[in-house]
Amino acid sequence: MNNTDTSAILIAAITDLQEETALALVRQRLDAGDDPLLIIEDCQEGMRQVGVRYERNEYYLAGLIMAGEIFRQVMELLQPVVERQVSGQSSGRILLGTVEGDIHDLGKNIVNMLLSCHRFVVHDRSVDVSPTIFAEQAAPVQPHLVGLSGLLTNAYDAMRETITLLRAQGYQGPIIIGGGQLSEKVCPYVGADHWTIDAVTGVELCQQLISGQMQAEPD
Ligand code: B12
Repeated sequence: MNNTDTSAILIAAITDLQEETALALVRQRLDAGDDPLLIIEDCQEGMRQVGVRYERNEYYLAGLIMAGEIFRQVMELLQPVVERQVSGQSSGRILLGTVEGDIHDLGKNIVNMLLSCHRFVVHDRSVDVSPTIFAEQAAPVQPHLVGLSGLLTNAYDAMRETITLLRAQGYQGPIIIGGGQLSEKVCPYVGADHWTIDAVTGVELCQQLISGQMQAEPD
């Protein structure tokens, strides 16, 4: 089987909520030395397809829950492999969380894992994090960057409130928002500096944005 085939089969297995097949394929690809980031990309596409089926009423809430559970197990398989690839110097502190009203955390957890592998110190405040908690955390953590995750359209107002409060309380560093449903329109609406729908681009952005700050910091 070539790479395109295994990729398509994994996407289909996730889309069809075929737990055993999906996990077996992930194990197989890891054993063959495949890049875990490519496996994540395929799983993310499968999750997007699950969302499409939910929108078409072909799946109900149980389908989303099942997909979430499959993805969580995939991440358990991938995590040790990704964590072996730790690289770089200490890269700075990041305050991260899923905003108020939103409990989607699979994407945020991938971002956390990849950032940690690039030696960022990640202060992850979990899900459904209120604007007040984010703002309160900024003082003790002194983050070089704040990352907000959110997948629900309803979460955009929470992002906006969080950013307004962080800025009002004096946080001046970069703020990145992430989540598969975002578009270029959301970024100015919520007042963020950057946005992304994939973790790898997110980590690259964090590296670029923080390296300037680290160079400017006194030893
Ligand atoms: C799995 C899932 C769930 C699971 C979540 C499990 C979990 N622990 O996270 C459960 C069952 C809990 C769930 C619940 C709901 N869900 Co849901 N869910 C999904 C689904 C199918 C997949 C999401 C996912 O995990 N994707 C995989 C990850 C890896 O992708 P990602 O999150 O985008 O993350 C990547 C990037 O965006 C980026 N990233 C993410 N965050 C950040 C942050 C930073 C700082 C950076 C740099 C990058 C970054 O990196 C990640 C890796 O590349 C989506 C479909 C979709 N199209 O997304 C619907 C979806 C998001 N859900 C939806 C809905 C409607 C709901 C419910 C309201 C359903 C209900 N009736 O109750 C509830 C809401 C609960 C709540 N209050 O939050 C809708 C949202 C529609 C909208 N526009 O508002 C979607 C889009 C489905 C659909 N098409 O209708 N859901």
